[in-house]
Amino acid sequence: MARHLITSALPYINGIKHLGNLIGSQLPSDVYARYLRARGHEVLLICATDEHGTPAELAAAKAGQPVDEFCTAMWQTQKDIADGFRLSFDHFGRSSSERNHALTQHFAGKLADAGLIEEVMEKQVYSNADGRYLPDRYIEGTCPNCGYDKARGDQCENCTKQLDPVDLIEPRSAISGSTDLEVRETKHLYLRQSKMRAQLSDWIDAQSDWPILTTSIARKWLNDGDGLQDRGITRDLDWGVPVKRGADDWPGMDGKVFYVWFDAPIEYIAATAEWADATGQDDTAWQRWWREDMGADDVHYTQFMAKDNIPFHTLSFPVTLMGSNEPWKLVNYIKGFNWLNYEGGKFSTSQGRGIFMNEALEILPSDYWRWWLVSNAPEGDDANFTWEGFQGGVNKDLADVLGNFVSRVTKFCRSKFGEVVPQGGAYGPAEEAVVAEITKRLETYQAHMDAIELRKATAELRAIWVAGNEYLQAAEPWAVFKTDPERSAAIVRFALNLIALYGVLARPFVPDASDTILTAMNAGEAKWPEDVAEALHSLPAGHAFTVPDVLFAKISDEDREALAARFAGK
Ligand code: B3M
Ligand code: ZN
Repeated sequence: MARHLITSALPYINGIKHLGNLIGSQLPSDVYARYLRARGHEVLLICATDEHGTPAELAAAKAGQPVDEFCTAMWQTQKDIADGFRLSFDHFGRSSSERNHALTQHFAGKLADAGLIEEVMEKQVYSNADGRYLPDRYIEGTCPNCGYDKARGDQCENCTKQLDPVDLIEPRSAISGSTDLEVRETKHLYLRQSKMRAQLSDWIDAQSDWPILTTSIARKWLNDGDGLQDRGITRDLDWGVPVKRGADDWPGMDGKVFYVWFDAPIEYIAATAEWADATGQDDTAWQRWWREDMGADDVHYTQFMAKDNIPFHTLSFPVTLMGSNEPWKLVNYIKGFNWLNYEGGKFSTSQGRGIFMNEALEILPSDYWRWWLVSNAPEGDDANFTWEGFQGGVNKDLADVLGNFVSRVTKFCRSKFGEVVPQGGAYGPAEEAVVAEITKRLETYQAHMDAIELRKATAELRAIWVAGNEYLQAAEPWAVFKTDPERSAAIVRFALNLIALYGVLARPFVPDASDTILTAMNAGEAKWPEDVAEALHSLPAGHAFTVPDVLFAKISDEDREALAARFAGK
């Protein structure tokens, strides 16, 4: 039993996310949380919407809504979709919460006390045509690092370099496209990250078990010096956390807010406080997850995110936490993901290319998507969604292997023995061989899950399902029944127990199908197996069950073609 704090990167509030976003953080965080809960650990899984900054303002303007109303509505939309995908967040918070305002201002105060915040006259891009400053995403241009011509003022999407708007080559306004821009001076706060360089470097060096993807990105920015340039943490925007030093006003900073990337990671903590509030607990309830002086020293903290978020989580956020000189919990493990592409190209919101989370749920139940996405997660490298691959994964893994096994066994039993587990004789060598194989595979499956190697875990789980199918094919209870009904009954008893075991083992990935299986098998509080042989005796002779409805429908070629055409883009 350990205590596991798990956070998913916070989806931006600016719109409904696509499947690439889903597999980049939220879904894998849920799979891991479900697994750890099933193993008996105490788990707190936290997510929230990331509501501040220029993306929120731009999206609200496009929707013709005041930004706060837009965010409230979009939070509900994203929450409903997360529920639809069975994402088992203990709390789905909002970075615009009171809790986050207070904590963000608290951290700014502590960082200022530690001498890590500097007031500087900053060069800001001002648009004459738009009559306003153009922070972050309000400005676009060519990346000085890689030459990508659609880099945004805050970060280049192509090479992940963090940018300042004034760095862009041939800049233009994202609002009007105007190039009539000038640079003006205005006061801003800078976080003196460079002063923390040695401490950060030591901390990252100590993370010997982190994936290469994570440490290589962190070291790249650390060693370039680039990622640790002091960074502006305030903006000339209306929407956001007002700049304050703790509870006090910050002279000269009226009308400015903190930069979205300053307050967003703090929302991991704030959302935990929101969770305590929502569940009627006091501050100690969230502090025991986050404060080393309140018991968080025995928490294991894992973060999930796409690779473009890694610099902020390995450098900027740790600076906030360490620099406060307070005993905040630092992350133990960062699981980063590469990109999921759509039919060989990028998912594109603007071109309507790819599949958005709400659309996916309209087409098929969440389990289908969950299984395909996790079993093809962009872990080692970028991955590619194709309708053919999706059809193949669903039809072969879910319908032919898991679904077919459940259906064949339960229906055969009903027709010959009724809807009760039959008695039959003892298990013999064939069953022992399956127990031995599954015991070994289960160890491997667990090892992959413990290491958060999710693709490998799905492959092993699938092999566990295949073992049942191969057993059934070889044991042939339908043929044996004619000459030896006793033996046939024993085979069926074993196979029904396998179904219940599959229901438990599949739950992190396909929770709805698992519930259907376990309900049909009348398996009650089916626990994670400590011993496979014992687990395969858990449904005794005489135990009643029902034949479940078809677990997974196959995707036909016609359906696949129609879907591919529908989502091909404008
Ligand atoms: N909202 C970026 C993203 O959605 C950002 C993550 C914040 S995590 C604190 O990819
Ligand atoms: Zn670039």
